[in-house]
Amino acid sequence: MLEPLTHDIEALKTLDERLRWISAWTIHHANHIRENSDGLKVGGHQASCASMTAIMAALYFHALGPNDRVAVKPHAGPVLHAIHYLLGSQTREALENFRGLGGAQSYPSRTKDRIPVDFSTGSVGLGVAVTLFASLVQDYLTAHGWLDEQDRGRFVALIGDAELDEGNVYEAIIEGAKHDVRNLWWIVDYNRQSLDATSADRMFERFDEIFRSCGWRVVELRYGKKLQSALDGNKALKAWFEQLSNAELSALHYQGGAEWRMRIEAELGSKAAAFLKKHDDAVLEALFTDLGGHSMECLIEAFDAVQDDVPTLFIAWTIKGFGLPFAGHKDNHAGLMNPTQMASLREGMGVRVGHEWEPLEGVGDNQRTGVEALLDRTRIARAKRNPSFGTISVPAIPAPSGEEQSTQAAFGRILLDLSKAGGELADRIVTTSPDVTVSTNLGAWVNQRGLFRRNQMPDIFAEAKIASAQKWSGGNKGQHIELGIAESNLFLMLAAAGLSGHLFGQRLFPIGTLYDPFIARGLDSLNYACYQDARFLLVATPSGITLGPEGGAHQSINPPLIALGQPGLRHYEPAYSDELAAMIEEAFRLIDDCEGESIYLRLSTRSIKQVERSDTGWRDGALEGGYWLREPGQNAEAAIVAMGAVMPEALAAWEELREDIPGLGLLAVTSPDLLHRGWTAAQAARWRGERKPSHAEQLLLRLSRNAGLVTMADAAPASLSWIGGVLGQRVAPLGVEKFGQTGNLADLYASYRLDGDAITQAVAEILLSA
Ligand SMILES: Cc1ncc(C[n+]2csc(CCOP(=O)(O)OP(=O)(O)O)c2C)c(N)n1
Ligand SMILES: [Mg+2]
Repeated sequence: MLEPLTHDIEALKTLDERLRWISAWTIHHANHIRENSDGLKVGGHQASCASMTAIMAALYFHALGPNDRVAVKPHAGPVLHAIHYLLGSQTREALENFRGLGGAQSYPSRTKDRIPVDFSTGSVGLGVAVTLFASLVQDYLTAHGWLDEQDRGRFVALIGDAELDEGNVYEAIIEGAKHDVRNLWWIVDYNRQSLDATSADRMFERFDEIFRSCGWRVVELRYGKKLQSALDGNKALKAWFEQLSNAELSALHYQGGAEWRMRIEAELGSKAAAFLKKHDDAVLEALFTDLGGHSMECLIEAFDAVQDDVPTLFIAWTIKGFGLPFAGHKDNHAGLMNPTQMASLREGMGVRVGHEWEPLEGVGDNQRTGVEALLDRTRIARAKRNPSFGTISVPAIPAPSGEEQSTQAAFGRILLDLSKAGGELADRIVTTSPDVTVSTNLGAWVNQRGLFRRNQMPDIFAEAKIASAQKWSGGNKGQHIELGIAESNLFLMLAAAGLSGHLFGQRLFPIGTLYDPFIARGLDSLNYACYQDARFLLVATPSGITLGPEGGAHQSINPPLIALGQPGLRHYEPAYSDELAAMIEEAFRLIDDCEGESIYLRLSTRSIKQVERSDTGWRDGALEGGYWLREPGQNAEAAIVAMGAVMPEALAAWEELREDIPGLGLLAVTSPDLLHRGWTAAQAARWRGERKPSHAEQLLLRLSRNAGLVTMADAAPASLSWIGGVLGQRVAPLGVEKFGQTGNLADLYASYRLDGDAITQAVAEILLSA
């Protein structure tokens, strides 16, 4: 652990004030000074920033070391920018353009901000939890010999108190306890206000218990030194103060010194008379706002006191809008100071008109040297780290052999073969699954590579010689991180492992498996991972009504539509194992390519007869989103367009119909997502004068402009029906629009119109309507 630097409380207090000014001014400038061409509210959160400037000054200018990583409460983004502005790593131009195109982002963004942002935030709760998984990744990298002890750091989350209502926080700490996570500091800006109002009182006494029972140390910073000693000197006053509800306390902070006096006089009478006599209203007000989270002495003491790696929750009491005219007001979340209020804040802080952007404006000469020295000594990274990309060579991945295979079984085989063959890629793969490792076919891989545990974990069943296909011993060289059933945790784990090249300079190839319908369970966490440009391979299996007897609760319908609308995630849906092998190879390449992305494979448990290939011409098409599995005749009048597990039905229908419909083609779609993207990109390129048809256009141009397309997928029909819009061809869409149910395949396909009869009818109809 790094030694704390000697500190300078006065300089830190000055920096706290500078942060409060610059963050408030940045937001004010964007709302009241910068030209507003469209009349839209710009917004920003002056109160949420003011709440934690002291905490952030103490952290960034004192406690944080160069390897520490922080997730900042989203609406305190302007404070982070102000910190970098003071350090010289943020420009005035970006601040002047706060919330404008290309300017500092509203909420810290790893990819869009020019300053180093360790974790993007925005959807509350997720930034908190991802730090826990990042610390687990740090342990993983150290255990595997890829990260030296001296390059390790702490993972810090700056949390709004209302964020603690997000369930994903507790899913994460439960998982963390199982993995014995460490090096975490979660610091709650306990201002007892959320967006709508003041927070409910009763729950807050419970949070510390919840964390303690998950192995955390809880440090409460309730009082600053002055308030502590005033309350220690008057028991009645202390008891009165501590029974105030969140709403009462906030209201008093807003009302100020005279109101504090009236309430104390009325409720404590003679017990507080001497105390009130000693303090005028202004002093009273200052005294009662001396809460732990605004007291530099308290913060530094608390941070310095924690030198071990026990995960620690700091609950720092604060006032929302501290030091601003709407401090404590329940409606202040999105409140903006008006120009008059801002002018009076400016005067109070000694900032001259026209000098508002000067970093150290208002800092007295006697203070300046100390402040500058502290800024110089600050150890945090000022520039973005260089992420590692393109460092691992990806070998060719052969398709598993076998006349009949399911894509899920083939996935398990491919991983097993990779493991047996060994090599750097195999060593850098880390798999993870929320309690569906075995049922998603990762078992063989785990038998080979073991579970990751910091401490040796024997396989009790194996030692007792109880027969089992699964060998579940764990150790610090294991490569599978087993999670409990919490899909949000899966995606946060993938986010953290998928950022390891950015965070630690060491690329991992994370593979997460889950059942396709349960993607929706963790959808915001998945979006969060993609938003940060984390790279991973998501393998979702089983999928669709093809799952048969498992029934409607497990039969996914809309994930291809989710994928169609999800940036940063490429959907592939193979029918055959050779397609799958090509896709997995492509996925590894994309994970390690700075221009790449994450990949979602939608797989099936249905074992189907593999197709014979006469050449490898299909491969490029399959990776671009589709290929002609049965070539159409020139200007053919119809084609079947099918995806994934229903390919045997499509092939059988094609065989049956080809005599009657000469030139009938069968297009195997492997990625509606890529076809759609390619189509829109080609259109955008045409507006720029480039005239290259997209892959979808090239495929469909083989048909007559009037051709009819019968699309089919074991998924929402809209996944493919849009394809008719590419060249204006007519479409008869087949797919699943109602919840699934139990049944054998033949019955289900017949009921949901995914069988040969449905295709024949649809083809007939579309030809008739020509
Ligand atoms: C998942 C999600 N839901 C809702 C919001 C909208 N929102 C932004 S901040 C906030 C309340 C924040 O209160 P708190 O965490 O206590 O922060 P502070 O009081 O410090 O502003 C809400 C509901 C969001 N950003 N994310
Ligand atoms: Mg709050």
